[in-house]
Amino acid sequence: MRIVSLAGGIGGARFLRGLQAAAPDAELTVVVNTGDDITLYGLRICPDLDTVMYTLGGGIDEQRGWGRQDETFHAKAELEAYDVPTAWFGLGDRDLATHLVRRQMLDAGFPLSEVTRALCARWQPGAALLPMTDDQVETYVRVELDGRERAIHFQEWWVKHRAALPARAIVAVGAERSTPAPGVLDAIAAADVVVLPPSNPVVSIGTVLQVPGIAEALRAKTVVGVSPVIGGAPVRGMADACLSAIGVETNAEAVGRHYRARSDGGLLDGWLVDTADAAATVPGVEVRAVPLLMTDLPAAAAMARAALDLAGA
Ligand code: FO1
Repeated sequence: MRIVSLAGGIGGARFLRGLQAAAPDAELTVVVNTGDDITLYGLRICPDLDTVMYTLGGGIDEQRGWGRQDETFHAKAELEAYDVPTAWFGLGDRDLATHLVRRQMLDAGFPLSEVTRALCARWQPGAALLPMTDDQVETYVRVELDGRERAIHFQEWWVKHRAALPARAIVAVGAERSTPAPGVLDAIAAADVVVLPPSNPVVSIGTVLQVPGIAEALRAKTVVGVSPVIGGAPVRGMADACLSAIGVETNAEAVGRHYRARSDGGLLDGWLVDTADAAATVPGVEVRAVPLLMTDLPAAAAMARAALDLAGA
């Protein structure tokens, strides 16, 4: 069975580990959000690609959900000692090697999709990781800071300000001019099922859907989504801060309806919600309620199995 998943950071990566456990013989392709990417110190940092790669490749720090296990932050401490303004970003010493390799390959002219393939040769994630596009797309957030309106990089909003500054708008700069990375549309066309993991519906999956051609390609497929919100609260991260920025209520029904509305109603066929949200309805979409708290791998595998069963239905 060929499965395609659109994914972002921590929640998405953890769900994908469950999906691999639930369908070990499936051929999995993950189309990963690159809107969170940031250039710092001349390095190109791709948080969602690296989180999926490390999580599926066995190198992730389980407690943080991002970055490497057994990590140290000496370089970060040194940057802080120099009062470098971007020292707030948690650049791990082991993680640094990934960014150095990526920088070297990008400078040599390799597209991000080739760089990702090379990095995955080491990590063996057991899935094909594709950036949503090889073009530069970066998410900026319009906030009020120091008494004036400014657009700051998503990472500054998310990491430095913990998404505490109300987002006036969230813009994936460059998305409208981007094209899907090589292999993305082919993988979607060949897929038996497309699964949207419980990633951030705005800045992760929402951004992938903004790459022209991707949402349209999904209309022809069976697509099942997993709600990232349980009982009116996001399971982790700060999806509520993002959802309120686009005027979507933070509940499973509203997020499901938001996805369905994408590409004028043709996106979603099935919507998996937690038992707490069993009353949710999404017009034209089959809603099923199962426990969605991804406490461990067996729980993630059970959720993934439920998503595949729903797709089969
Ligand atoms: N998240 C944080 O909350 N604090 C950090 O300092 C941080 C550093 C970081 C470094 C590399 C990386 O791949 C991810 C990192 N993240 C950090 C996570 C990242 O900001 C978000 O998880 C994604 O961008 C949202 O999906």
